[in-house]
Parts: sequence; C-alpha cells; structure tokens
Amino acid sequence: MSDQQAQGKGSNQGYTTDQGATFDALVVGAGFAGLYMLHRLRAMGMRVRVYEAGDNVGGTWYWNRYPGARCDAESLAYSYSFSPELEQEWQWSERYASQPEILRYVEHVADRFDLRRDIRFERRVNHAHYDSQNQRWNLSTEQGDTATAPICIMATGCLSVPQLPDIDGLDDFQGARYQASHWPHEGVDFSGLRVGVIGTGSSAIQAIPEIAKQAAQLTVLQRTPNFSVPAQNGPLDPEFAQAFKANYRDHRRYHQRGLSSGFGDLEVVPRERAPMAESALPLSKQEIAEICDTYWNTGGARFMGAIADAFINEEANAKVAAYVHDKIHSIVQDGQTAAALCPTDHPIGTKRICVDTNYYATYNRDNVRLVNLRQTPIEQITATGVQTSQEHIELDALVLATGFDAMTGALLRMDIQGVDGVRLADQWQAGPVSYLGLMVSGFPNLFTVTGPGSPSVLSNMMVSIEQHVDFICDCLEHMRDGQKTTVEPAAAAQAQWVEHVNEVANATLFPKGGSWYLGANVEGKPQVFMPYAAGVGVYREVCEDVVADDYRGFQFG
Ligand code: NA7
Repeated sequence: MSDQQAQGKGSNQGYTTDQGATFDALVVGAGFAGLYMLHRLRAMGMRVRVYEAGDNVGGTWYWNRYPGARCDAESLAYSYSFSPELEQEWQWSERYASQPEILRYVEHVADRFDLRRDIRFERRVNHAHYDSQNQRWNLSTEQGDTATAPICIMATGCLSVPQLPDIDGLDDFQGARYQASHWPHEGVDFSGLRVGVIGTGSSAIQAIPEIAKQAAQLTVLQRTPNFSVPAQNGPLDPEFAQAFKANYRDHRRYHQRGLSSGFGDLEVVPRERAPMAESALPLSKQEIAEICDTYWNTGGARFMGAIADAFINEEANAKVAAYVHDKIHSIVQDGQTAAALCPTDHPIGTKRICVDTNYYATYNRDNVRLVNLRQTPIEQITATGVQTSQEHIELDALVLATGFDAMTGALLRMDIQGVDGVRLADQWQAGPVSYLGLMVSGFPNLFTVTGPGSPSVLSNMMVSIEQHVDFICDCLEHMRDGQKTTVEPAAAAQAQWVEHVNEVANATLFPKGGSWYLGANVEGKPQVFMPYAAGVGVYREVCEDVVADDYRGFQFG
C-alpha cells in the first residue's frame, strides 16, 4: 500500500497551490480518461498537471458510491487495454464489477504507473481562458491555483454534474438526505429506517434492491419507469477469465473496437447460442420471446442487440418492449405495481437500458412500495417526509437518484473562453457543436475526451476514452513533427460533422427517448441528441480516415 493510499486520499500533502505554474499540458479530471491522458502525455516527455475536484482518483467511480453501484459493462471489457501487463495481472472477481472493486482498480492503476505526483486533488477548475497572443491556455481553480500550458485537455466525464430535483421544500426535510452521486464514503446503514427513493433511473434501479434489504420500509417514488434487464451477475469463473485473457488482444481489437457499442461481451454468450434477428416484424410473439429469452437469461445490455431493427423501427421496438412488459408482469406479483413499472412513454433502448440485480422482484417484498407519481405527484417535501397529492409519507431518510446534467454539464460549469474571449457557453447556446466530439472551432488546442459528437455514452466508455486519448496524442505528435503549435477544427468541417451526427441520430429512434442523451432531463437545456450513434467501429474508421487524409477538417497553425 502506498503512503497516499494509507492516508485514504489521492494526497496533496506537502503541495502548495500552483501560482502561474507553466506546463506542456493541463488536464482537467483524474477519472479513467484523465489518468490515461496523463500516462500518455508523460510518455511523450511532456510536463503535465492534472486538476481533480475529488480527493482521490476515479471520477464517476469515486463519486457514485451508492449501495449496489456497479458497471453495466462486463469487467473484462470495462478495463484499460493499453497495458497488456496490467490486463493480465488484474483479477476481476465478478462478471460485472462493483464500484468498490472498480475504484480499487483505478487506484491500482494510479499507483502502478506512478500517476499521483502530477495530480492536484480537491482542485476544481473554474476558468480556462485562451490567450491568443501567447497561444496558451490559462487555468485557475476555485482553490486559487493558476497554471498555463499550450495544450488543455478536458477529461471531465459525461455524467459528473448531478441534477437535483426542483421540488418544493427539499431543504426542509429534517431526516437524513443522501444523493446517489455524492454518497458518504463511510457508507449508510438504513437498518430499521423508513426510506424514500426519488428517481427510477439506472442508479436507483441498482440501489433499490440493496436498500430494501436493510430498510424497515422502502417507498420508491417513481415519476417515469425505465426498462431494465437482469445482469445475471456472479463470480467470474477463473477458467473463463483465463481463457478470455489468452485472447485479450483479439477481443479488444474485434469485439470492443470493431463492433458498435464496444461492450465486447459476445464471448460470454457464444454466437451459436445467441440467436439474432434482422427484424422483429415478421416474428410472432413466441419467436420474439425465444430470441429475447436467451439474452434475458444470460444477462446484460446486449439484450438490445438481439433484434437489429429495434433501434430504427417503432413497430419492431414495440415488440421487444412488449416482451419486457410481459417479463415485468411475470415477476411482479401485484398487478397494479407491475403495470406502473412498465415503461410506455419511450421506445425501449432510447434511454440507456438499465442492467439490474433483482430489481423487479424487489417489489414483491413486504417492506417495499411503489408510489406512482404520475397518478399522485409530489406536492412538497416536508420536515418529516413527502407529501403527494394523496398522502403524507413519513420518512427517516430520503435518497435522491435524480440524474445528471449529462455530457455538457461539466464543461459549461467552467468558464471556458477561446479566441477573442468567445465563451463556450455562448457557442453551445443552441446545443453542443464540435468536430468529432474532440475539438471546437475557435478553441485551439482544447481537446474534449469523449465529448458530445462522439460515441461516448452510447459505448463502453473505456473503449471510447482510450481511442480519444490515443487520437489526441497522435495529433500532438503530428504537430511536433510538423513544428506546428496550434490545432483547431475548420468551422465548415465542424458544421458538417454536427449535421452528420444529427442525421445519424435521426435515422434511429433515439431522438424519441426524451432522455439525458438529448438533454431532456434538464429544464431549459437545448434538446439536441449529443452522442454519435453510428457506433465505435464506424467512428474509429472515420477518425482513421481523417488522419490518413492529413487531418482533414483540422487547421494547424
Ligand atoms: P437518470 O437515468 O437520469 O434517472 C434519474 C431519475 O430521477 C429518473 O427516473 C427521473 O424521472 C427521476 N427524477 C428526476 N427529477 C425528478 C423529480 N423532480 N421528481 C421525481 N423524479 C425525478 O439518472 P441515473 O443516475 O439513474 O443514471 C444516469 C446514468 O448513469 C445511467 O444511464 C447509466 O449510464 C449510469 P423522469 O424520467 O425525469 O421522470
């Protein structure tokens, strides 16, 4: 165990604030993206400073410590591929890793590659201004650091700005209040308590079965139900893991980088046992059930890959949704509760499908009750609970799992100014624009890892993060070789890319989802489908083609 781990923090011990410090590159965020970025830049001989708001590494996995928090991509696929030694030596214990295990992994990576010494923890960047004359980015933090570098990389995550509900009286509640995305590090014991959960997205769907095991009474306050499929999680069979690791390179190359989502978990269900259909339209209910059962019983988000036209054809989608509705009714004993749990307001998959462990069955417990807020909305939160239009629910603890200002939230929370003081917030007033989700015209040498306009949240984030970091490093090397000092997208190339991203999204059912992919969960946020929906394989080819064509669409100065 390193000294820093012994202190239980990333550790800033002995460090003063930066005052006008000069670096070759500045990185914001020390999650998976920021850490790999730092590792690569350092290998290029750059002097790098990383600022991180948390007191340790891990990003999403540092903050989201709610009970049941778990990755929805399989652990063998949701891991770095850049170091064959790392991928061989790290042993995952479960098919889907829990948050504590992922956090241990990130901390191991930080130590193994000696990354902490260039990271300043508990530093929140508030300004990033481009100085055109000196071609430098000047950053400052809320804690008083100032630093400057020609390159600035935002590794700020896609789901890192929590969204609190705008409910009357929220602050009046006198019981214990918890936020899924800001969970106490020491954990929470709900034994004997009357607990309320607001929200039924992925976070809540993972937390509810765990809280239900402890609480005396759990009331789930649901506004909109979500589709969820079972993870079928369990211990990772060491023999399977070993065999998988023997083919890690092939797996990474073909299943993760080449396929659409990058989840790369096909080998868990061998192809011969994973029936797929091009279209649901000619299939009977029984035939759909036979296909979907395979995926339901073997588990995971690959369920949405079973029927190819489910993402593009409403009728096909409705058939898959009907299968899940039937499943919910077959699991949940109370008919009214089952009906309330069936999503009918969006096509299945157009909001990120949740992957759960015993979520629906949890409603069969005597101590769990679902309140349908569509029928009885919350009127206000009181000192002792929640007042709906029908009743007052007495609570000792209230858990908020109400989502995030996704994809643009973390970037727009900072004051980012490019050439001539143009603010990113103004450029993005009608929704984010970018070239390849990597750069924005007018903001030279500012890179966004998994930014809007790239596959990001529609993919296995590890795959997309590594691809972006590698792209950025290749681009910086290209600049070094060509003695160029600045890069930014041409406005025309950016406009074309934005149009293309929209075209691809509009050919799918995604825009009908009313999801955080669109910004629909944040009042006043422009509704634009933000991720690139063509898949990681296609996107990688586009990026490779851009590079091969002498960085088509980028301007070097
Ligand atoms: P999500 O998926 O955005 O879910 C947020 C939930 O909170 C959702 O059920 C919302 O219902 C609910 N919500 C938000 N505001 C309110 C109010 N005011 N009243 C009642 N309910 C409310 O966030 P998660 O953290 O669960 O998951 C985010 C991603 O993290 C997930 O997709 C995975 O990729 C990992 P609504 O739908 O708005 O009616």
